[in-house]
Amino acid sequence: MKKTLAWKLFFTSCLLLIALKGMTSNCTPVHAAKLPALKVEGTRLVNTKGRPVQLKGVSTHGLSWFPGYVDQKAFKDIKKIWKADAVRLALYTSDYNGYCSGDAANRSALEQRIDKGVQYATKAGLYVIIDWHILSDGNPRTYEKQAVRFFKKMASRYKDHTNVLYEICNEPNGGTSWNTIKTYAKKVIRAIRAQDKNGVILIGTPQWSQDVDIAASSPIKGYKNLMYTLHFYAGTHGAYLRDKAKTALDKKLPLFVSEFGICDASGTGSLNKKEGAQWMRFLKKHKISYIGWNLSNKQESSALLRPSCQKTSGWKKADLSPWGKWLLKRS
Ligand code: IDC
Repeated sequence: MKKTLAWKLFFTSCLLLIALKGMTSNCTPVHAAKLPALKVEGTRLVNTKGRPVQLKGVSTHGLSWFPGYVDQKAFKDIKKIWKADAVRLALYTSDYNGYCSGDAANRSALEQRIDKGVQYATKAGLYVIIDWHILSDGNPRTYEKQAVRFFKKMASRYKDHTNVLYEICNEPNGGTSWNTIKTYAKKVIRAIRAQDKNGVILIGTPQWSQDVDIAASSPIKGYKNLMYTLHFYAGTHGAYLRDKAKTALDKKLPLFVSEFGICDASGTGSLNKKEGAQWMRFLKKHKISYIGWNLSNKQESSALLRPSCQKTSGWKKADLSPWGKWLLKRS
């Protein structure tokens, strides 16, 4: 009799404990990210145990050009199809209804799209890069004030999201010097770090994020978890750019390929699969993370989907472009 009572008591307390656990987990913020935080050690991205992590992922096209792909199912599918563990949200600043060239309503719509993107990525178990996509506005200082304000907002919103990375200037160009980029970067980094002490920050380098060797000769000091971006398009960029990357790595600069393709740098033209394979070997050897451009069905060889594919999720192999299929084999 006594034994039964003890069992009953034990059973009820177990039930109580389970119920309590459920209640507390319901109380945790909806925004809490489940992915482990990343940090930078030496030239590498590592997990909390210090093991190297090579993120592989895809980038959206401009958020205002192709909003339809910012979708929960799409983000789950990129994980399934391309084995992606990261997605990059490309927020154009100037081109095509950009965040800075458009009006206030456009800005707020884009911010909401980013918020959806971060939530979908989090739910899908993906790291997510918030990319300040400067392009025709070549010098990041053109919209420096806006960038500082924007990243301050993003960092305060996502500081508890261990899966968010900040990319502060896609591709400085038009002769913008590393010194100018540094001046800009220090201001934006300061704004981010005032909110988010540890989130990984990706910094663009001169010449469409190719001159990593120049950045390596004078990296930004005083902050942890900074990486520098290297962009390549295998149809245009080959061994000479890998040499620049090697120089940068030898000087201990942490690199992140936040955008690449295997067509030419215009985003069109034929695919150079041979050079693409060389690049992949290089990235694997050095455990450099990479993000393929771009998740859309635009009529261009850098689009991952065929132009005929109207679906924004639920893709089959036949919906992928030759580039989309190539990336699938590499992942
Ligand atoms: C291209 C897009 C294309 C768009 C063009 C201008 O693929 O549809 O018309 O931008 O906005 C980059 C840029 C990236 C480019 C891509 C291909 O970061 O925005 O996208 N590219 O040209 N750097 C090197 C190549």
